[in-house]
Amino acid sequence: MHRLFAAIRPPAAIRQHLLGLMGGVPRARWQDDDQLHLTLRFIGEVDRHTAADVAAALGQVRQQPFEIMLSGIGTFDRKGRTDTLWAGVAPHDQLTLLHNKIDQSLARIGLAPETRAYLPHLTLARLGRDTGRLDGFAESHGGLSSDPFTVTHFMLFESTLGNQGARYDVVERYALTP
Ligand code: 2AM
Repeated sequence: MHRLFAAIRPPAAIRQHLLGLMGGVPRARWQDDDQLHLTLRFIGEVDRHTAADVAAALGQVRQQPFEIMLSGIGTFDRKGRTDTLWAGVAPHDQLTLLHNKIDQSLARIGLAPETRAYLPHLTLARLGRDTGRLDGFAESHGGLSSDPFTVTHFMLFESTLGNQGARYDVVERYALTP
């Protein structure tokens, strides 16, 4: 089986900016450079044939390049605890449009539509029960922002879960064209 998702890779300068923020939260598992991405649509586990269909379906998505920037930080609370620390991005409209187009292209090959609300974010760290408090980090970086950057591509990634966290490999790259 293949665990897939569609995502954007921020440019190197933006990734450097994010890597530079990381620290100050005891026992947080910070993402490394290779792991930094902005998910457009989580697809999940599919077989080899469906994976090929997904790769082809994403090639049908048409959208113009657009600009976004980093904006703020946030957390996800799942199963009663805070498990993800992320950087926000703004604005959301073109990202949501692209998410919806991807969702529709996947519906055409028979994948169930996304039921969860799409909340664009870049995961910075995974947090465990023993992770220290985020207050200091929030105070220093709550007002996070970056220069705008242009999204010119999105990618299909395969995720492999391992002891050192997830490894994300690019399966295919798709250009956004004017
Ligand atoms: P996260 O960073 O907030 O956990 C690969 O797993 C990517 O898909 C991650 O960026 C993850 O978001 C995202 N994702 C979205 N929905 C998911 C789900 N139901 N299970 C796992 N990852 C999901």
